[in-house]
Amino acid sequence: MPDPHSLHDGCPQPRPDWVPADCASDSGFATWVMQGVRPSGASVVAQPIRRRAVLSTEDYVRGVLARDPGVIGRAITLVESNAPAHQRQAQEMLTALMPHTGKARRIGLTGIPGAGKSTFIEAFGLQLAEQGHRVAVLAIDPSSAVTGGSILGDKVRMERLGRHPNAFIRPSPSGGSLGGVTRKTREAILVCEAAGYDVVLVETVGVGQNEVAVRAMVDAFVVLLIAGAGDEMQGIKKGVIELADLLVINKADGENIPRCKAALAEMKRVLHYLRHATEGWQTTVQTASARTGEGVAEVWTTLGQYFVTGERTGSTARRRREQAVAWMHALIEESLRTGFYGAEAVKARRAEVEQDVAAGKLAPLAGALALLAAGGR
Ligand SMILES: Nc1nc2c(ncn2[C@@H]2O[C@H](COP(=O)(O)OP(=O)(O)OP(=O)(O)O)[C@@H](O)[C@H]2O)c(=O)[nH]1
Ligand SMILES: [Mg+2]
Repeated sequence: MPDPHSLHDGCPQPRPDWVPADCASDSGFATWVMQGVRPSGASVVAQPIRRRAVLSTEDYVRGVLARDPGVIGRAITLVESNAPAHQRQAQEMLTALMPHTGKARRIGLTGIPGAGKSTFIEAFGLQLAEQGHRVAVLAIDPSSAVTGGSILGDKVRMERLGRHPNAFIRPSPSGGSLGGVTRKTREAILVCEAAGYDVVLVETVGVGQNEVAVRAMVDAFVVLLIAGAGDEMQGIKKGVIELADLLVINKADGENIPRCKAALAEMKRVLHYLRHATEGWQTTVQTASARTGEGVAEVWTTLGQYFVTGERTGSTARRRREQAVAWMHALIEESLRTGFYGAEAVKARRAEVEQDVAAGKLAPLAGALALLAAGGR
């Protein structure tokens, strides 16, 4: 135990006013009034907001702009909520955050299951975080509720990135349609940008429509491929390659290197015949190993060239304008659809009209007109 007297640097001790007047000496009482401790820094550190149960819209906005990781996570939870009250608050928050958004490089990344997306993002993200970039990783995977296993795997594969102070990782919002997940991720991008993340990576499993949805919300799109297994052409049939600005043949390490080199040559040849995703940019292909880190820095170099080109030609800004307008229309359509099918009169007649159309008793157009009329249109 330190001697409490010594803590006073030899200054005369204040005598508490509750000390009995007949107490003769200063050492006759056991409690000392200690001097308050002032913070040494010039700025006073604000109380963390995150512990509070309910945050006001202002709390959210302040916390996100102050880059408080707890509040950023909760702000994304807010935009992911389906509760009408939360959605209203989320829109208020986003409106306030809007002036602080738009400054990040938005990069989409896809690849078939097992292509190495998580491992690649860990390696790539760590390199950027080490260079001082602030990296946010968001995932789009409408089926993630079903494939819970891969989320568990991601926790391990992106463990180091997840712990890096410059990184923020958010798994896919669970459940819901692709449309719903898409909206939530778009809004999460805005939250991350307002929180000062300058690189936002949106990851998706290349299994169908997800890639198109991600392409529609990012500036640059990277497709991770793997060589071997006689499947160099993966994704070409589905048109995924045509969405890409950069193809990366991953797992170019060890015995796999010759196969990757062959795939590289093949893909370069194929790219001559394909439509490019971005005006003024020739889609490129390169090899990398997420495991050894070889070629990972070069992916960032290529993306740097891509963004310089995008600024010179105006293609990035143009794409963002088009994306914003398309998103607005998508929101209108979604709202009209849910409003229409949610109307009581439509719900009451729907099954009967569907049956009649299915049975050929009613032409589809007549059925549509009947339901539209029921819905007041
Ligand atoms: N040799 C080698 N193996 C790799 C490399 N990158 C990933 N892997 C391995 O490939 C397997 C799948 O990697 P993940 O990063 O989980 O792949 P993913 O694309 O995220 O997979 P899903 O999340 O299931 O879609 C793991 O066993 C990795 O260790 C690489 O560059 N080289
Ligand atoms: Mg993964």
